[in-house]
Amino acid sequence: MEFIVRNAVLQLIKGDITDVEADAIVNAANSTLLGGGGVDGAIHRKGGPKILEECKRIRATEWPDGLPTGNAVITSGGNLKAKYVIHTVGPVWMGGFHVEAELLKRAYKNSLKLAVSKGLRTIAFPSISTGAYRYPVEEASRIAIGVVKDFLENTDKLEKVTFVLFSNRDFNVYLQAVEDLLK
Ligand code: AR6
Repeated sequence: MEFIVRNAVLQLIKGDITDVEADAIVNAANSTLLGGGGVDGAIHRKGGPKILEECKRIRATEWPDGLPTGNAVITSGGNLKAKYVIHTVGPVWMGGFHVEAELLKRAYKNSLKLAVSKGLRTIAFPSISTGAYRYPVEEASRIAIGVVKDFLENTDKLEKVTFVLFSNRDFNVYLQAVEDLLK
């Protein structure tokens, strides 16, 4: 499904983000940047060791104590179709009382800003924090779509933002968020 926001396309697809051709795909990483399960595991498996080497270098040179929640960094895409991977860390859901919403907003916003600062024009996101980190997908989808909508309304530097949802249920939840927030 495709929607227009100002000059850009906001796209929702169901699928595997490691198959997506985009200037950058976003990894729902953890602070170590050293891999994990879910999207993170899939990206490192398919992208190959180059991505992990770059992550280790970023840790050593920029974030020796780990990448703080809400921040984003960029590596090459290794063997993926995507040229780059933007690694961000979403919040762990703790019941909604621990600024999770603000941190999730930051993860999306900092990923978008980083893409623009590198001159990238197409970016694909997974549903950050709604897997292992247990953020309720209804709430997370509204934050995700809201941040992207605001961002696209204020820039003409991005051509396309894609959300890649892994299940029919998540796809439908995101679709509902788009229908509610874009009308
Ligand atoms: N393509 C698209 N979406 C996917 C894929 C895929 N290949 N695989 C899983 N999903 P998660 P989080 C969906 O757990 O909640 C990792 O271990 C999944 O169904 O990947 O931010 C990291 O290292 C869910 O809807 O990320 C961290 O430790 C969504 O992606 C931690 O998990 C996010 O699930 C991060 O947890």
